[in-house]
Amino acid sequence: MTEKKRGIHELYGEDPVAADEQLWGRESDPITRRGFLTKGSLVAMSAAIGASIPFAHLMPRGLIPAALAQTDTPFEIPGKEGLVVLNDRPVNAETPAHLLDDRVTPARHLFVRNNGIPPVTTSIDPDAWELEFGGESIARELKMTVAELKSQFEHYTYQLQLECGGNGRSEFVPPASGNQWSNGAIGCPEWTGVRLRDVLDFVGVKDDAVYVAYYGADLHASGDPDKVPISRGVPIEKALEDETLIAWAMNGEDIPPMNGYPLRLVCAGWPGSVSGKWLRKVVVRNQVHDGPKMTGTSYRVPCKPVAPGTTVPDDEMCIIESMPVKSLVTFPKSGITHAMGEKLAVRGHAWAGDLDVTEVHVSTDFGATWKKAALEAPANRFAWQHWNAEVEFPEIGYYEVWARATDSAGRSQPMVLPGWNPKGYLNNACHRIAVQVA
Ligand SMILES: Nc1nc2c(c(=O)[nH]1)N[C@H]1C(S)=C(S)[C@@H](COP(=O)(O)O)O[C@H]1N2
Ligand SMILES: [Mo]
Repeated sequence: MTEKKRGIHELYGEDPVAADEQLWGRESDPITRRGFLTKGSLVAMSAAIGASIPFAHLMPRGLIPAALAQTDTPFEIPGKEGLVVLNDRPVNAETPAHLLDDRVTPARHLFVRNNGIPPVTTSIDPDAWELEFGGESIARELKMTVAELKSQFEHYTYQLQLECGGNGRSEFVPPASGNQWSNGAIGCPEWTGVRLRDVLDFVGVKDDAVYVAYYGADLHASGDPDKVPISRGVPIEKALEDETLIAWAMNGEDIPPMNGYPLRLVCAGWPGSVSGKWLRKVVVRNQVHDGPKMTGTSYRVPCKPVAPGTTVPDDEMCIIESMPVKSLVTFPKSGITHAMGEKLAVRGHAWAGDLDVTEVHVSTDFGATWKKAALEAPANRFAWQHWNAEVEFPEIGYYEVWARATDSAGRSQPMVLPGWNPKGYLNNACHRIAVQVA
């Protein structure tokens, strides 16, 4: 990674006027604090600094906070380690495959995918955080605090995969716009919370309910407090599954700030975008949810395969549901040198959206022959499964180890890029690592 200074114009673009508007609001913005601060721009600046600014109302218009202007430390996400930052406005960072070797993904290695500006939650009381229930198919509109959720419903802990729908996007040709994820927008931590189903049973859902969606406390990237960065949902059947959680803990601790503290949805097996972070509101809908990033090319793919580069009409795009079968080689690290004559132990994880993985195979000859790996059962439904194998190399030289998983419906990972789509979702081509045998 190249060193990045957290200068304000790197956070908000090269154009100083645009940067100024992002921070302080446009001239035409409603006058709130001493005539120059808008709520949205203040929140954006606080998020960039990582703290609230008590004397914000005394800051001259256009002042670049020293914390942002005068640091020479590379851009870092507090609590994260070894992640590759793909974007710092908004913050998006992925985990190199070899740092995903743990059976349960530690907080420091869980990727970050933000569509907007995260709320500043450093000094909040998590138990007082309120979650609202609404939508046309909710029986009673009400609010509950995290403390009430914790005390009124049974707690469950599951190990649940979270994978961004755009994981693997960087390989598509023609390229798709968006964060250029390679393989690391995946993780599988342990989540603790209450079942969304139990809470919806208590609140009450009308007979015409078809969809359940979320709103979070993050701010639109423009800083406009009236815009929502993302609000997605799932059909009610998926929302009511045992493992769909309203979670307040990850690996037995508070959820990391960038991963949704203090409360998030975890609805595993589908694109990560359905698992709302900084959860503020759950809506039960009598129609397919139409929030931002539910329509157009967002998290939708052509219903039928198209030629790369095709412009696909809206009504021929379908919402992504279960994620496809996939696997990672997490050990060894790609690029190692291995001693000739010794067996090499390789291992990793495999997962298959709503399905189980039934087999994993590995190849050292670019897919000409395959060897079956040992595969473990998942810790619970929607947890990734661990696999391992031993491979041998006939002579010195350059090799690649490829892994290929097969799901319970008999579908395997492709060895080349799967179906092209406008936004580059669902690339589940085999992961491969380089090995030099010397
Ligand atoms: N409120 C809110 N929830 C959100 C997002 C977001 O930007 N805002 N991003 C979504 C997307 S696209 C993904 S892939 C996951 C990423 O979760 P993580 O950042 O904890 O890894 O969160 C989802 N939930
Ligand atoms: Mo995502």
